[in-house]
Amino acid sequence: MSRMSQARLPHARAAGALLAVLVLTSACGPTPGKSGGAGKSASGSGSVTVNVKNFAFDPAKLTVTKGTKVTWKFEDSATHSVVAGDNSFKSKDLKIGGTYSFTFNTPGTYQYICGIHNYMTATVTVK
Ligand SMILES: [Cu+2]
Repeated sequence: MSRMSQARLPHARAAGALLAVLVLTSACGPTPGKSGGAGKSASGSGSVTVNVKNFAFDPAKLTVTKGTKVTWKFEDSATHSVVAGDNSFKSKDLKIGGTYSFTFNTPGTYQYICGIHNYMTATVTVK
């Protein structure tokens, strides 16, 4: 019995040490200018890519200038699609390796979903 608890102790300590390292690392905080837009929203012009992965659009909130071509890159093993709420753009069902592009020429806010998983929602705002 006591052998078991002794065997567990070093493991628990190692996990605690690892946690401390992780906390220390994140305590350093984000480096300004190095973020690269890994958050939930992004903006851009010319040509912008939205990744479709893990049953989500990334970025889910995208702001572009008019005339921007947005390309959705399908990187999920599951099949997804891009369907605008107002049907102004619509892809076919695509899976990993597939791409779909649409050029936004009219300012406005475009909500879209995955035609297969309607809980996958995102927006493109065109300025
Ligand atoms: Cu989907």
